Amino acid sequence: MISDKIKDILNEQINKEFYSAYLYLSMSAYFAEMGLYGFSNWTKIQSQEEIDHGLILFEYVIDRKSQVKLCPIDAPIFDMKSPVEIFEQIYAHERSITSAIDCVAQMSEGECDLATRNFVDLYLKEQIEEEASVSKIISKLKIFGDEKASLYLLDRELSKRKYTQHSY
Ligand code: OFO
Repeated sequence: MISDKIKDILNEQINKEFYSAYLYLSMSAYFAEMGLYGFSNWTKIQSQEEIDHGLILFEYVIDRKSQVKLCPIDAPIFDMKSPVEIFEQIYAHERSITSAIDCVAQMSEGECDLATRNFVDLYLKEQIEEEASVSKIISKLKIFGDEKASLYLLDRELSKRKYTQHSY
């Protein structure tokens, strides 16, 4: 059993993960509208991974004999601008998710809930990887610019991303 404080913060995190899935899916649609199908693929796969993150938390709350509370998911908001500006928004979003996960880790330590503290390591590690991969894409976009030829090459690279299910 987990404390009410931990239950609430984990339920909030479930909502944040599904919001992230919505955000990436709306970005995927925008990139497809722009004809950038590789960018669209990358963000759609990211959306699928975010659903996995939400489901892993969902299962964890159930496994700990606590209550899942699903709240409304906000409509996704982002500025429909150039690819580099969108990836900068993605980076800022992931930084905010990292802070939210840090709060879960800190609270579970405060509550002496070592099982949740250990569980959350999966998310802390994932955030390092996500921030790094987004930051590499931003660097490439900044180095090569938004010119059509370089955008085409990066789009081709991002089209190769494949989905692999996340589990724990
Ligand atoms: Fe974007 O990562 Fe989930 O937690």
